[in-house]
Amino acid sequence: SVPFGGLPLGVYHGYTAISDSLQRMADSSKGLAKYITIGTTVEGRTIAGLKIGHDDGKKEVFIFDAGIHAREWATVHTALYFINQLLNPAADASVKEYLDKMVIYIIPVANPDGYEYTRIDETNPKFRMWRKNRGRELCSNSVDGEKRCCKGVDLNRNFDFQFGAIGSSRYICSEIYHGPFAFSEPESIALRDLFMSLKGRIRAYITLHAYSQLFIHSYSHRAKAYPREIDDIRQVASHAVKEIEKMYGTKYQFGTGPEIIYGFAGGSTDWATEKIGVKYSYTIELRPLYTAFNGFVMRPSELIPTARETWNGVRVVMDAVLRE
Ligand code: ING
Ligand code: ZN
Repeated sequence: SVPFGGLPLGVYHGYTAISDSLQRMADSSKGLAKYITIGTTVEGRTIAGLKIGHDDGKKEVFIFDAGIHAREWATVHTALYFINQLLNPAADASVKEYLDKMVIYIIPVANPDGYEYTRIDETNPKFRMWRKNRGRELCSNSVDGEKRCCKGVDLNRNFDFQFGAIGSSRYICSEIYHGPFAFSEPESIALRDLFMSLKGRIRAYITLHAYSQLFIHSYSHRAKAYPREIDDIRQVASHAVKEIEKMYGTKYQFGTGPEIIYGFAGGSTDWATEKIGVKYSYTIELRPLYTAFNGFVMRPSELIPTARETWNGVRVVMDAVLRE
């Protein structure tokens, strides 16, 4: 059975079904959840989400997003699972307390154009393995000196902190093309504006990516650059990865990009730490391990276990916010 107008879990869904269900869940939540839209994509889709919890204008805010990268389907499912946990009082005994004290925003598909593009033909990597948004076609000279035209900006390189410094590309056809300038894309602007509208109240931000089993904290643009409250940030990350492992033995590493995989700049979490002052700002890379074959394609039977263990880790961050 599907509570509150939600979608069945353990299977993949298209963007229209997802946004329709967000609306239904809000409608049947007796005012607990509100359907929100934060912007419009390049192709004209509405970027939808839920605001969960009764807002008095002062409560602490927690923001989740998923699907910034089109092919990372398991992240979208995990965000839908989180919504299900938060709207179903029977699912988790701590949820009542979370919602008494916090307002939680969830944007399950931050890049709907890209997500729908990956669904055009699951068997064709040209579609299924798309990562960027579907930004208007741009042309430039490429590495080989030829003129090349391509579509799409890597939204997780398009944020305005250390833009272009490392781990991104100025070539339009690259998978990690950072865009012509920071916040050049409507999808990254939509997230930026959500954060700006709540500035000063946002205590935590978690963005879901896939894959590598990592719990990444700020900063990732160079080694040994840490935010002021690094001790708390690391302690929460360390506790969270233990809670993830407890459930099915899935082992995560935690640290900055340079510490555990490699440096990158222009991502959403470093920006949220630096420019918005979000203390607990994490990029979670879900299952499987980096060494897996075809890690973006998760068997449906693994979707719920993945979401469950991730929720176990995320609760540690919510508990930390509550305790402070
Ligand atoms: N990874 C993220 C990305 O934007 C990242 C975060 C970057 C992790 C660099 C590690 C190193 O690339 C994925 N999978 O999208
Ligand atoms: Zn990603």
